[in-house]
Amino acid sequence: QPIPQKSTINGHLTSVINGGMPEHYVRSLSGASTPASSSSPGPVSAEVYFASHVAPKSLPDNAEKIRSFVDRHMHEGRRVVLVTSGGTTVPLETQTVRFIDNFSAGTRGATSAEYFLEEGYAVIFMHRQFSLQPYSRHYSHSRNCFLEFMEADGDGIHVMPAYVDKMRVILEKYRETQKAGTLLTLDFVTVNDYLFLLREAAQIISKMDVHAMYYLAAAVSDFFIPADRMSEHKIQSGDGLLNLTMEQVPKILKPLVNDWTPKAFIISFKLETDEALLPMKSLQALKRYGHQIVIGNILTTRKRVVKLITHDEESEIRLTQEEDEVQHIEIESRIVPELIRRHAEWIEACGTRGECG
Ligand code: 9Z3
Repeated sequence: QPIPQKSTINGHLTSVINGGMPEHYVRSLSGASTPASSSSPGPVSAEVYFASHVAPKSLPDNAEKIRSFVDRHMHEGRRVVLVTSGGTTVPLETQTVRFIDNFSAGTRGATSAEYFLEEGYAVIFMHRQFSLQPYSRHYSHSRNCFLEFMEADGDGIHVMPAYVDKMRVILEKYRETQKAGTLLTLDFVTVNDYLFLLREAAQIISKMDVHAMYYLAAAVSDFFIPADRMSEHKIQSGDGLLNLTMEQVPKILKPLVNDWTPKAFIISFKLETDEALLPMKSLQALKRYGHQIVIGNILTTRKRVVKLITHDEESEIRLTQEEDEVQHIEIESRIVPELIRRHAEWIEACGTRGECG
C-alpha cells in the first residue's frame, strides 16, 4: 500500500516518501535526475519571467547611477565595459534561510575589471555581494587577509616592509581609479536580482551613443524556483526528505543580443567541467545567441587556459607553467588586451554594419 504524499509546498517542493512526481522534473539534492515525462517544457521566455517576478528594490537607484555614469564617461570619450562577476543564488524560501549557490569567487571578473581600468575603460562592475572586487581582491581572500600584511609597534600600525612595494602599486591604481571615477560597482545576490539588473543596464546603455562591451563572467544559475511556487517560510525538516522541482532560468543572452542592446560587443563565458563538452557547448552558445565571442574555460584549469571562440576562428590563451607558478602572471592580463583590440576593430567597422552615428 503506497504511503500517501505527505507534503506539498506550493505544489513545488514535495516529500518523496510516496515517490510523488512533480510536473516535469524531479531532481534530488544528491544530483540524480529523473525525467518525469518525455517532454521537458524548456525555459520560460524572458518576457514571461520578467512579467511574473518582482524587480529588486534597488533597481531604480541603480538605473540612475548607470545612466549618469555612462553619460559622463561617454562625454569624456571613454569606452565602457559592463563586467559581471561572481555567482548568483537561488533561494529556496521567500524569507530565505537556504539557497543554492553557483561556484565563482569573482576572481575572473575582479581581475579583468582592473585590466580594463588600466586601459582607460569606464567599468560597470556588476558583482555578487561580498565576492572579490578590483584592488581589494589582493587583500581580502582568507589566504591573504590584509591583517597578514600589517605589523604594530610603538608608532602605530604599518604595512610590513616586505609587502610595501607591491601594495604601493595597487594602492596607487586604486586611488587613480577613485579620482577618475571610472569604476561603478553594483551588487546582486539572487539570480532574480541579476536578471533585472542586467536587463535594466543593457536597456539604458543601448539608448546612449556608446558601443559598449559586455563581459559576462558571472556564474549564473541555470535552474530556479519561480516566485509563486516558493515556500514563504523556512522549509521544515520534520516533513521528511526534500525534493526540489526547479525550472530553467530563461536564456537571457538571446534578448540581450537581439532586443536590449543589439549594437553591443558581447562576450560570454562558458564553464564546463568535462573537456570533451567545452568546444561543442561554446560553439553552440555562439551560434544560438549570435553574439561576438564565447570564452570557454574548464573549472580546474580556468586560471591557465581559456579558448576564445568567434564566428570566424578559435584561439587559445594559455600560460606556461613558468608564467603561472613562478612569474604569477594573471591570464586576464592577456585576455583583456585581446578583447580591447577586437572591440576597437568592432567599433571601427560599425559603418559596415550601418550602426555608426
Ligand atoms: C565563467 O566561466 C568564469 O570564468 C568563472 C570564473 C565563473 C569560471 P572565478 O570567479 O571563476 O574566477 O572563481 N563564468 C561563466 C559561467 C556561466 O555561468 N556561464 C554560463 C554557462 O556556462 C553562460 S552565461 O552556461
